[in-house]
Amino acid sequence: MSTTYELSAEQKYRFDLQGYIVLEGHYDASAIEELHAGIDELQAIPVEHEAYSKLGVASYARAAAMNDPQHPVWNGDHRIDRVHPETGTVGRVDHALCGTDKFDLIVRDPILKAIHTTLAGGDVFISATYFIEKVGPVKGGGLHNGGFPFDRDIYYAYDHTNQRFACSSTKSVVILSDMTKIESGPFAAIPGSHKANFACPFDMSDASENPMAVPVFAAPGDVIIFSEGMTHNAFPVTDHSTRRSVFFCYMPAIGRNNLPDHRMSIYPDHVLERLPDQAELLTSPGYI
Ligand SMILES: O=C(O)CCC(=O)C(=O)O
Repeated sequence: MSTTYELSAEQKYRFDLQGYIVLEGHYDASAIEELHAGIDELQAIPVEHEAYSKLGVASYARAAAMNDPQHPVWNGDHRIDRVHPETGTVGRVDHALCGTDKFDLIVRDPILKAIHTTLAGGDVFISATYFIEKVGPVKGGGLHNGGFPFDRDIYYAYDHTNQRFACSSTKSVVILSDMTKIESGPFAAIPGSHKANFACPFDMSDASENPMAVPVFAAPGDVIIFSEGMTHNAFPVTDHSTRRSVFFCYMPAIGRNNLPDHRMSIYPDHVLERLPDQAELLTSPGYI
């Protein structure tokens, strides 16, 4: 396992206990500008099945839309929280790396790579890349995940024998808008819920109605790193702000990392050709 950045004792304690940490001011103004430009680029791709399939980007409706050229999203029928109320641009595009090179700075970020490698307890690959844009006022979205019921693909774990984290899925949320106030719909978390042994008995449809959910206030350039096993989503945006963030998910690169011929990519060739030096983050063993 190669790491260039060591989590501090405080960060490890917080992540273990809460299920998330915040890297304050991780990205500077020029990186924030580049990431905004990436979202603009993704939003400029015609929301057409053919255009998306050719590039390799995916609709927020994922397989349901990508497998069905007649799916309503291709005719402009979008979820209220996934479309700009005035311009009609989409508020989320998945497999974002296939539609812009402006998120490459996150792929190439050695600190995020080291942190997610540490949290997985071994090498990782990037399993999801997308942005979310919400234009207020708009709902927060349903709280999801948690320690119970156990999900074998999305869990938090610590390996006591080897004294290392062993999480199956961790995410970086790169904050691009001011989410330092409750009105602007900050990320929502139920701290500690990645270790829950019970289903949450409170309202999961709206963080503002759930007494266990807390806002994770963050400013542009901050990165929230969380276990996908922690119950999360966002608080409603109650003002008229536009809220943007970029999500990268990292999962253990299963199998032996010294078998490069076994590694395959979930990304099309044009992404691998653009990022040849980052192939290990973009490929995963197809079989061992
Ligand atoms: O919009 C947010 O901040 C949270 C979104 C979320 O819960 C997710 O992408 O899993």
